[in-house]
Amino acid sequence: SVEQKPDQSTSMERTFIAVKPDGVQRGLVGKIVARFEAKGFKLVAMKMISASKQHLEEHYADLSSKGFFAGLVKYMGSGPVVAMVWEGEGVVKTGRVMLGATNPADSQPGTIRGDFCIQVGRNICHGSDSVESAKKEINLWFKESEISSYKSCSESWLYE
Ligand code: IDP
Ligand code: MG
Repeated sequence: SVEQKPDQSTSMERTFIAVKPDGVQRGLVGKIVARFEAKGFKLVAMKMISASKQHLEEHYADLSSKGFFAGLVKYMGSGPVVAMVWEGEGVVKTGRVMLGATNPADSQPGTIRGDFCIQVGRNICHGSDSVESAKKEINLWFKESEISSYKSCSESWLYE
């Protein structure tokens, strides 16, 4: 009989993950990237960028009514960020779990925020909160030509 393989194109997702300026300054880029690599997710895009105020206001448009909005945009523009796109089954939801709760005071130990930061206004990393916002954010931060499509050599050891 012919071996039946699930169509992975349907369950494969992409998420936008960023190391914020404090994460870059504190030398945590490698540790954050390492966690996603070790998990088995596939890095398909990465760049360092000093984002403009306008770009960050668009990125956080949903939060524009919040009292912390101006401070948030200033914080995010206070230095370069490392912007990434990671791919894998369930990577949007699992990526959020790996980052931990928005407020590091509530983030479990073992999560990135739980292990490496203290305050909500300096929580070192960003991750898309849904497949829909991931698409928007990837579009905002990357050109199509900056995203790589390739087969990972470990694919058949990560997915059955
Ligand atoms: P998320 O980053 O976990 O998705 P959001 O609610 O989307 O959390 O908020 C975006 C970012 O805004 C947070 O990661 C954090 O940097 C900042 N932020 C959220 N709430 C507060 C707050 O109460 N004070 C200061 N900054 C905040
Ligand atoms: Mg959010």
